[in-house]
Order: sequence, then structure tokens, then C-alpha cells
Amino acid sequence: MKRHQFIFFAIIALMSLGCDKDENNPEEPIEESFFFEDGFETQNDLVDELFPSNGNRWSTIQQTNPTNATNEISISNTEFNEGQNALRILAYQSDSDLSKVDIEKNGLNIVSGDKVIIKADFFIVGTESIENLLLLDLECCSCWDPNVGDNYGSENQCPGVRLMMSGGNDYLSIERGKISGTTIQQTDFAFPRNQWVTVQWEMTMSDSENGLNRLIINETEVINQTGMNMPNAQVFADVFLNQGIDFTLQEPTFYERVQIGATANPTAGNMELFVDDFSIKVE
Ligand SMILES: [Ca+2]
Repeated sequence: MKRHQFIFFAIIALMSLGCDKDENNPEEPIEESFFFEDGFETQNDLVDELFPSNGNRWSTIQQTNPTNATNEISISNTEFNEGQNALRILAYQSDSDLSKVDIEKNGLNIVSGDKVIIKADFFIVGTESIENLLLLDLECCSCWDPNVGDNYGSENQCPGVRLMMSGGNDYLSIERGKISGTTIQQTDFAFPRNQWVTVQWEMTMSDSENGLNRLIINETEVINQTGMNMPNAQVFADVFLNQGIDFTLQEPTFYERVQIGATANPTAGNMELFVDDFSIKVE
């Protein structure tokens, strides 16, 4: 009996030790993942409601107005695809200033190797050409070399990847100019207008050709290509060296913010669009 009791307590003790070890084991890998979603729902149709003081919704508005017009960002309760509200954007055409108005979520930490899935619904009003309109930016401002400063245009100081209308008018594509890459172009699927359109952008992040880039519009895959989608330190050093400038990409390099709306409107006209049901998942 005593031996049985001893064995019983020994097993209990071992199990307890086992549990303690699991709970406190610093070697255990931590699965870090991030998820943010926002359907622009409000109580009183006020854009201020998207910026609660606890920071759990959006971070800021980015707005650059052309000389003689003021861009608009507001909550719509007449055009929406989810709930009862969507974000309404009106970006007037650019003049000497590049017109933009969009909403930003910052505090992200997207690094090489991460898998990122961004989803959003867009409703773009009108049928005129929207060539070069930018809708969604993923950016790292902290990776810019502070010693190089702002002599190269504030536009370029936040390297990143963007979704841009391209290919002659309205073919949504993945633009990589700010990381010295070419546009990953598609001209198979014109962006539907005056209706809600679901866009899904999936990436496996990499500063080499191993990156993966997928774009799905209304459940149709329009891009599925490998390629760089993060700033590469050597590429930046080489590009700037051509102008006689030492450029050191800052480490760690990570995308810290996402912007959605008319992140730039270089089109010939005024752009009105709506955004709904945004989400970003990082794993
Ligand atoms: Ca909504």
C-alpha cells in the first residue's frame, strides 16, 4: 500500500513539475499574430468616432489638398456594404500639390517572413479614367536614413508597396516604385465601377525575390507572382550611391502603417469613393 501511495504521489509530483515547466519555459516559441478590422460603423455618422482615445480603431487622417479645393473624408449612411456605414472619400484633382485623403492605422510591425492578408471593399464612383489612382499603401517611414533627410521629396521618404490603378486605366496592380521595384501589373480584370468590389491582397513579405504577391478582386485571382515586397538595404544603397549619396536602410526594417482611401489622386478628375469592411491580418 505504502509503495502504491508513494508511486501515486510521485506521479502527481511529476505531473505538477511538467505543468510548471510548460508554463514557464522561455524556449517555447511565441506565435505572434496581429488582426485589425473596421467596418466604419458609428453611432452618429461622425468621422471622429473612428479615433477613440483608447486607440483601438484608426490612428490618423492623411490629407493633402490641392490649392483651391478641400478634400473630404466622412461617414456615409447611404452607401455601404456592411452594417450601416462606410467611409466616404472625395479627393479633388491634383495641381502643384498631389491630392490625397485617406485613413491610416499605424503601430504595425510587419517584417520579412510575415504573411499579410489585407481585405477591403471599394465603391468607386464614375466611369472616367482612374489611371494611377492609389488606394492602399503599406509603408515604413522609420526605415528611411535620417542622415539623408528630405531632399528627395517627402513622397519617397516612406518606402513601401501600394495598390494602384494601372495598365492604361483601371487595372488594379501592385506598385513597388518606392522600393525601387517594377509594378506587378495585370490587365485581365478591369475594376468594376459604381458598385461594391472586394479586394484581397496577400503577401509573404521578403526583401528578395522570394516574396509572394497575390491580388484577388471579387474572388478572381488577378495576380500571383513572386517578387520583392519589402525594402532591400543593398538596393537602396546602390540606388542612392548612383547619386553620390550614402544611404543606410534602418534596421530593423518593418512596415509600420497602412493607409486606405485616395492615398494619392494623380488622375485628371475628382475622385469620389467609398471604403468598407477593412481588415489586416499578420501572421
Ligand atoms: Ca460598414
